[in-house]
Amino acid sequence: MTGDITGLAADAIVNAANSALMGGGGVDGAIHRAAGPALALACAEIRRRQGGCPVGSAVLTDGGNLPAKAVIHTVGPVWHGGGRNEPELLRQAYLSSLALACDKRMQLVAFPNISTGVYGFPKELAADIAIAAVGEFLARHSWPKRVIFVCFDRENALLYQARL
Ligand code: AR6
Repeated sequence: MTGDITGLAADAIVNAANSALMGGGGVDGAIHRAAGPALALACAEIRRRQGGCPVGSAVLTDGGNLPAKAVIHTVGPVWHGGGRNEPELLRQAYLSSLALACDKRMQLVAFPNISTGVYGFPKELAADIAIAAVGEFLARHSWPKRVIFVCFDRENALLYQARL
């Protein structure tokens, strides 16, 4: 679907965060604004406990004031031209997020187009990786039951429309 992920009443929405979990622009900024200060506090607690969130991994917090019950914060790779394992790291960001959702037996999880904004990952390749990773995971696990790709910009919306 297209639109703003912060309005979705899912079991979890996924945040395209940074490793420091410090909030930022793009979808991360939008999620923190909509969730309220409790989200930054929860991220600070994770930082204190484990020092942040490495690229390709994911952590879970409550949803604060969001309609979503929880936020899965994952960190996609910065695109450096493709020679730094970026495709596999992006795949891992999707799989790590889904593993948390599976662990919590979530029904519905929504993803933004991770890494395709500030981090500069080519959108076409990112769409292929995202769809393949989610398909692979859902084929092998019982949860989540449903995954939504939320496309915010027109280019991603057209790419996902053509593929799904
Ligand atoms: N709902 C859904 N998708 C959105 C929204 C929204 N409200 N706003 C933007 N997008 P980006 P990244 C889309 O830059 O590339 C942050 O500063 C946007 O169109 O948010 O992974 C973090 O703190 C794009 O397709 O994330 C990190 O430092 C997608 O979200 C860094 O940016 C991802 O764009 C992460 O960069």
